[in-house]
Amino acid sequence: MDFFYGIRSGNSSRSAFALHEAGVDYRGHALHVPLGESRTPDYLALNPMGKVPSLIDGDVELWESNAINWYIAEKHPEAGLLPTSVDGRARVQRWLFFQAAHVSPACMSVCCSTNARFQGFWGVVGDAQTEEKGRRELARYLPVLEAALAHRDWLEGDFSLADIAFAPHLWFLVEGGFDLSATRAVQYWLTRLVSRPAWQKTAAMILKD
Ligand SMILES: N[C@@H](CCC(=O)N[C@@H](CS)C(=O)NCC(=O)O)C(=O)O
Repeated sequence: MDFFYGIRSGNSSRSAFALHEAGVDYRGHALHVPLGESRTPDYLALNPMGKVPSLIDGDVELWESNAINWYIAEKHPEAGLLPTSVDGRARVQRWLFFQAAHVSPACMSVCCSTNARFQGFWGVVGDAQTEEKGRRELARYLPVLEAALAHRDWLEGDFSLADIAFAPHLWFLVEGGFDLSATRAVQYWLTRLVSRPAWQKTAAMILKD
């Protein structure tokens, strides 16, 4: 299995987290996206948008971090990253769409103004209006996670892809100084997530200096 990931990439971290949780043996290929390493003809043949991450497993070529994670989870059922019931899987899908469509974009709107390491590496400069919009969106979305986590450690009871999905962009958010104390269950959940050995390995590989 070949895993193509971006240095300092949150979306790549999501898939690395799942690979490490599942204990998959893979060959990692680090790309420096701001230097154009994801826009080479070879890489564009794999991922036509030149985005990271991507995965090759034999004849299977995949992009989109949550699709990669679903594939890993299906291929390694022993890792227990998905519920076995149809309704449980649908609920996990619900969290993945919620993360990708709502929570991560709102986190990015804030991080572009607040996270100096993120800004420096990706060469982005936020603006006050976008940051404010992101904060307003997070004020709607974080309470949804808070309610789901009120009486459980993980979003669907057992640890799953649903939890994995949120770790990277919440991590960037907190690294930029965002205060999660108004949503204590989310704050403690993130602490549990980033304490997992699979995340520690991911952060050391992708996110740290
Ligand atoms: N929805 C995609 C997002 C992938 C994405 O936007 N990756 C960023 C890095 S975190 C990227 O490759 N950016 C470079 C670009 O858009 O050209 C996923 O979850 O895999």
